[in-house]
Amino acid sequence: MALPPTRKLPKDFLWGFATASFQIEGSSDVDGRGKSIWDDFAKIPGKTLDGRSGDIATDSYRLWKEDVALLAAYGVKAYRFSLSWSRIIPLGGRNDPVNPKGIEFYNKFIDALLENGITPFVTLYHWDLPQALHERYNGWLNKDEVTKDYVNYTRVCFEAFGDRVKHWLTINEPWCVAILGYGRGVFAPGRSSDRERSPEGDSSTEPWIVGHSVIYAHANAVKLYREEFKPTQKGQIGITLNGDWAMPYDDKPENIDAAQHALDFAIGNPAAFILSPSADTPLNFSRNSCTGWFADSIYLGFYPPYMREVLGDRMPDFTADEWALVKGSSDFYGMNTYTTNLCKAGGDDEFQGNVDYTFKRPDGTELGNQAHCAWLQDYPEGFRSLLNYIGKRYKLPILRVTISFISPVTENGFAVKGENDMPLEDALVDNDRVHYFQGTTASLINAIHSDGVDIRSYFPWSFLDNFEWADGYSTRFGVTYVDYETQKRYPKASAKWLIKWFKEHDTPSDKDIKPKATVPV
Ligand code: PNW
Repeated sequence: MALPPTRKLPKDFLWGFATASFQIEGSSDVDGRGKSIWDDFAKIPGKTLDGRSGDIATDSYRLWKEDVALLAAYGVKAYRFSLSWSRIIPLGGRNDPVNPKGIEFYNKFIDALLENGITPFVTLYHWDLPQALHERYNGWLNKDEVTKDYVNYTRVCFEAFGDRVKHWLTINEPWCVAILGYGRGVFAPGRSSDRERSPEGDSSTEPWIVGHSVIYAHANAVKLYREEFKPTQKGQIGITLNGDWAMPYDDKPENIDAAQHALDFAIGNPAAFILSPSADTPLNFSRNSCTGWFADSIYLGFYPPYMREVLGDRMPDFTADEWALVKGSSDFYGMNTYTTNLCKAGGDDEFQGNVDYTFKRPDGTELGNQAHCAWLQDYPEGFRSLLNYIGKRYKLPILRVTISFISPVTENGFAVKGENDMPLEDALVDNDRVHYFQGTTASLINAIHSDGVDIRSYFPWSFLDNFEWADGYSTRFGVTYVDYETQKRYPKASAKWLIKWFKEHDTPSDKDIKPKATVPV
């Protein structure tokens, strides 16, 4: 019997790998780069595992040609990377000088990608705020100052690179910026109420202020791009949000509510989708208290009532004019997602909506394979559910979402348990990561073909093993192994598997077809 034909990806679907400047570039004091909050934070004893920093990382500032050659050899169609604000404007501010060497570096890099047929997806901010701005006015805590400086920085980038860059991501994962940086204090700048952790900070107020600033700065950069650059440069701009699927631990009503609340505080409210009788039925908003700190504000124009209920006047608000600016300020939904959580009522962790997360089902079995990091298990069914939820929710006509909806999956990946302690030849056979991507790619195809979700791109995290923030270099997310002694790169089995899968599922683009000579030559 003949095998059924492979269900392919849509024409012009872009795939590639993702990275971020601080995690790969190194050369932290080279060619005029200023310091970022991560440079200083990583140098404080105890903040990163084994006290590791980003000083060298994968040395990609020096080895960029090699990186581009490897991406080209992998046959990726796109590459998602971020610009280092403090390489471009070392002191960060609107009256501070631009560093021509920084501009030159990214110009060369973008040109080399394009020469190899690789489409750049550029993140403008992936957590590396110039340290000078943090010292000057408390960085993200100062909404009006940081917005002016961020918008100025994005203007410099649109002017310098916008003739060639058509895919812009304003901010990576605002939840992490706010909660991990100013609530838990585990990421730069490490502020927290815990005085053993941080000499200053207030975890009960600062994260909500920072989230508010990030949304406002993002919206103003989008306004600038749409008014002054988009008409001629014709690119797209939007934000990328992290958010994992949430499932009730069991069918107790309080745990069904818990799954909703968990996501109110992160991106959206997927449990509402589980409860809704069908994907096409508008959700009951009064019951479900609407959705998500960042997604609701940016796509729908309000903060979730449940957040207000819990936080009261600790939750800042925008004026009517500001809300008008924020609403619809993203051309697409950029989705970073890694896992699924089972949710139980009764947690006392405000940062996840007073909900307990677990991976253990009531019958004692685990949801999926455990990754090296505690927060991640392999559960591809959740990935499909989240794609469906986001695709359908933000298209609901009742919400009058005027943006055109497309969903790049801007990050998705797995860190194999114990990989850092394995000999190279074992680390290269990363079967748990292959298993993870087998699941997520199947979910991707099902979401596109069986569920009709409009997904235009997919970026596994990460191109290279790299500086995994507070976890230093011991947690490896790369599809390419990096030997940190020699900086030599080795493709893992997962890279080979993904390359083959994307080749098999590719629909040739009109743009790929070389015009046939009509006149004999
Ligand atoms: C993302 N969590 O971060 C980031 O965008 C990447 O820079 C990072 O390397 C990658 O995921 C892998 O961690 C996250 O604790 C960090 O839930 C932590 C969490 C989620 C995302």
